[in-house]
Amino acid sequence: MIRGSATLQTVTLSGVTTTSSTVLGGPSLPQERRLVTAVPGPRSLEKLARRARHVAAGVGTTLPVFVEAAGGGVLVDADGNSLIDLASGIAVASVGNSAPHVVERVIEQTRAFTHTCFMVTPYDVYVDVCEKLAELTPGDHEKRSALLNSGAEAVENAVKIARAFTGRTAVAVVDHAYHGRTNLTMAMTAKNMPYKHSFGPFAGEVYRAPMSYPFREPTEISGIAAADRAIDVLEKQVGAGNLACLVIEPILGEGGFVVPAPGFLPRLKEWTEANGIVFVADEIQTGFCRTGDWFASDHEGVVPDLVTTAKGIAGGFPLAAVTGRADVMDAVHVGGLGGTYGGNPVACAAALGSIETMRELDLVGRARRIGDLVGSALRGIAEKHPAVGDVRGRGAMQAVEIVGADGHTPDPARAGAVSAYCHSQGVVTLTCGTYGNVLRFLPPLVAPEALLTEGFEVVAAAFDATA
Ligand code: PLZ
Repeated sequence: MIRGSATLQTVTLSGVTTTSSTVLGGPSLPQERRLVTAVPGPRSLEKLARRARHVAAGVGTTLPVFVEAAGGGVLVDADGNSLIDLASGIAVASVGNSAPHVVERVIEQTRAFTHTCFMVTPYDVYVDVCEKLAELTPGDHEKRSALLNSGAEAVENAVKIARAFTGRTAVAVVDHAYHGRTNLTMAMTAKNMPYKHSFGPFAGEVYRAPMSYPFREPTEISGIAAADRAIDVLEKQVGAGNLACLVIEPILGEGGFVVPAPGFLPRLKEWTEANGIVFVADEIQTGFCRTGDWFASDHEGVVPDLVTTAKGIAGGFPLAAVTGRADVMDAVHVGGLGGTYGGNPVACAAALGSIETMRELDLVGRARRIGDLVGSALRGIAEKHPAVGDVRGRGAMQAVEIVGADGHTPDPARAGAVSAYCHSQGVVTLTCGTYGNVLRFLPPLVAPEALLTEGFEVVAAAFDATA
């Protein structure tokens, strides 16, 4: 079979022979941008019509091409277009789609067994993942982990654990935060549209403090002063003694790739420590090499009490975790944490394959290199286009904030137009931000440099074309 091209494959399963159109993905797919139709092409459009008949309208689509194979830095669609992936399925496919170690371990695990429920009869791969999490997350203290299915579920469990440990109920979050779409995590998420609108009432006891957002501060303010501003709000409006935890993304994800001023996170950590508040780093988007460290907290030497992870952990399989201080994690009564599928053996095997890939290919180093490459491409665009108000990010998590002629007013229409141009030219880009005016870039960490260079040439052309 030719990899990367559509072929007819004959499969015999249980005596039944079927012929299907199959495309194999993985890193051996040709690493090229190749457009053979408009984007979306006729086949994707047909499938889109079928989607509309069967899939709930509330489930959105950023780029309506149907993917048939992916690997390295490309997605191949139903029309045979090969698109440059600058999204990684929202920071998930960091090791690339169908990464060989992930595929091997998943096949091996699937052949052995697919589910027992860890709470019924345990198995090694779950414990292996917890052992790796203890090794890789910040701090060398004794740790424990619990495995879940999704990022939101991990955040919910971190709150449960912090409440059980402290005997307190209040939860502090920051402006522009994103923590998920379940009832508690919607309450913790800042942005109304599309995440919260019409879905209330929300969980109580969630309090929001101001974030350090250097580009949007009315006057320059240091990280420490911004932390003190947040602390003041929490002390006056909630009371430190009522807070079970502070949950914060070290770099905001959906909220706009906001990198807090240096000193902000360490100061908050110091304050939580002094007041018996559990510091929870939500590293669901920033974790697992994305920012050029294993975890974004590492950058400023912050050691969280608890860390939530998901996304990049398992090469595309649904797995999430809460990892942290043994005394905090073990404060919960036996049977208080769990779920039918949490730490599913196939997802755990995928995580072990992903971590193996990250180490073998030094994806921490690759993320830093991508940060240099993407950062300089974006600064080049900013020099030419005043609409780029800010270039920010760390490692392979980079963004530009798009503004109007005053250099300040958010311009979501321009951000959308740039993104739409990229899509039409076969480059998968995402927007984000409270104002919807941030273009964010999250390429797979295994994407070849030449492909990324070409991707950002298209992004530059998109700014020219929409000026
Ligand atoms: N915490 C920091 O980034 C997920 C959301 C996409 P789940 N971000 C992508 C969308 O529109 O639903 C995320 C995150 C941070 C928590 C979550 C939630 O993770 O796995 O989507 O539940």
